[in-house]
Amino acid sequence: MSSTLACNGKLLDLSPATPPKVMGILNVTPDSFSDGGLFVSREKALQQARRMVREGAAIIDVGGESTRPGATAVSVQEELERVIPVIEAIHQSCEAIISVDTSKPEVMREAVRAGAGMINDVRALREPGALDVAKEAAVPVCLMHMQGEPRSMQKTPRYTDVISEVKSFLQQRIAACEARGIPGDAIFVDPGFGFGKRVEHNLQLVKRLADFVALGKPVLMGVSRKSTLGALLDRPPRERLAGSIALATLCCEFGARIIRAHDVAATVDAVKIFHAVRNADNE
Ligand code: YH5
Repeated sequence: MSSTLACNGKLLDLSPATPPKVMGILNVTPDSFSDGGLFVSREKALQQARRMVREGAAIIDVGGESTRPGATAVSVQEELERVIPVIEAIHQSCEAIISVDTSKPEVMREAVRAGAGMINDVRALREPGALDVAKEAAVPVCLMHMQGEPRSMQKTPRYTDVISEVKSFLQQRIAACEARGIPGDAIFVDPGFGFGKRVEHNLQLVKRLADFVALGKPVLMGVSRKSTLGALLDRPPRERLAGSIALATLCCEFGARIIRAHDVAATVDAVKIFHAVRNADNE
């Protein structure tokens, strides 16, 4: 079985013989990378991408729409202006695979033209036209579960059985992708830690991650600095590193193959330790 995936001219090796891959987060919203004004600084974003690659990130996830709880929508034009120049710059000077964190088909299309090798969609290609663009783009896609929309998703998350509901949603989205001609081996799944879920739901997702691995697609998990850690530890986002690493390591043990993280160096150390223990011989 080959577990090497073609990502727009670059290769991603997800075989169990290698440690899980780390996806470094690059938010290109003006509050994160402005040069004092309303614009995202291409230079600053590129420096951050280079640093994450040096630290061992296999993938850089570039996102121009804030999907944090409470965030409001941005226009297609605005999102294109934020992400495309940054993707072009990274593509010219970094060997890492670039992922575009977007739900907008126009942004997906332009991002892949600019060098992106993966589409990461928190709405799992549910926007009109997204399935067709993803198929045409011929890059792997990550399908994530979210209950509701970012603006309001944390107000009243409700499930009868979070595991079976998230799993059947992902099953339906996999089927929709495959029916549209997206190859089954170019699909990743993500249960969407923090997206329309309470602390207890998020902990269940981690504990029962094997149920999502059973879908037969590589599982991606993003837990880095999220508010469940804040609730459990009573710490602000910048003080959630140890908690993020503990949770990421557990995700690896339960079968995650890609970890999305802010703190790349520490996360790469964690996946290496996980991998060494997993492969220890009894000699
Ligand atoms: C994800 O899990 N998450 S954006 C709230 C925080 C910290 C971080 C401080 N895109 C995921 O990173 N894509 C995002 O509180 C994602 N999986 C995938 N596939 C949210 C985020 C964050 C939110």
